[in-house]
Amino acid sequence: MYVKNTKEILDKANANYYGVGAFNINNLEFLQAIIDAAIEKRAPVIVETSEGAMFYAGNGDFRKGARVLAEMVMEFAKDAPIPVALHLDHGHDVEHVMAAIQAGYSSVMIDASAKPYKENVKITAEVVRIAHAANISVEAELGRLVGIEDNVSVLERDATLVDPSEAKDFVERTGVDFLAPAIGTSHGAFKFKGEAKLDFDRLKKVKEITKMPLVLHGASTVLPRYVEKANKYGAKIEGAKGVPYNILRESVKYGINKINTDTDLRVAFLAELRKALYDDVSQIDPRKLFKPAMKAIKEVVMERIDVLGSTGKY
Ligand code: TD4
Ligand code: CA
Ligand code: ZN
Repeated sequence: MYVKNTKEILDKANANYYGVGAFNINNLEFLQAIIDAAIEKRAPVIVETSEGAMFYAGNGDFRKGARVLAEMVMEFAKDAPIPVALHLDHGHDVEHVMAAIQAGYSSVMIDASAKPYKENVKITAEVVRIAHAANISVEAELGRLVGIEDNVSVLERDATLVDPSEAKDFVERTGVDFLAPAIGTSHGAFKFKGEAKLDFDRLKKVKEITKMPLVLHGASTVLPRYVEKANKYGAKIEGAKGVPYNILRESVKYGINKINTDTDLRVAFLAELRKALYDDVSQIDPRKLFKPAMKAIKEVVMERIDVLGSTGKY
């Protein structure tokens, strides 16, 4: 079923200490694979779209894109026996956030985390006022998404990662429903130069202070088996590194409830698409080439649902 407000899914996850996967889509193929996986795992799932996805789906018109994506998600959620929510990921522009709200999204993220703290508070509070009037929930981010490198100084860390002492003030002033604390992850396939490592002390403090559902961005594991397969069939991806499963499990244990994944789906899709193109050079039907790529996404999503602990929590 389509969930009108993402809060329903995440409050339950928060109360019962498990994580829910939030997976990015831009098109029909990724959506179908994600929903199939969640149904098979009997798990709640959050589908999310970036601002870029709205422009892509609308062929340059983000309002149209928001409507196209929302229609598509609602149509597949309608007869799925699991809760499916639709979330706007990293809304930087209030116009884009408004388009998502008007299209019927279940929640929005307003990401003013690159702005000075006071401005982040002001913009976030304004979005919360509008979103709550429409009965949907809001995610915001504190700190910036950068990998922790072992040699980074304490001063540098303080400048980029979440400041837990800000969290209470931020939540009170803005009324946000979910918080994404920056604890050392980053977007993409190259998250760590050395060993993967997150700042769990900051995470524990933020959870203790806010007690609200928390979000982990840049959570892709960057599975070596798919990177290797992509490279075998012509890709050149070197030095890729993500967040291993044991660190994801630990993050959930310390209070993360929403886990954002895009890169893992992209890599799995492309590895299998490359293989299909190589294996079947006379194939001219894209649907046949997409099939194994969609199956790879489904497998990745199912595996992550198990890791996060939301299997059977529908
Ligand atoms: O928020 N995300 C997903 C970011 C999606 C970016 O989309 P555009 O290219 O359209 O801007 C995450 O936190 C997931 O991060 P990861 O890279 O680890 O999957
Ligand atoms: Ca940010
Ligand atoms: Zn993110």
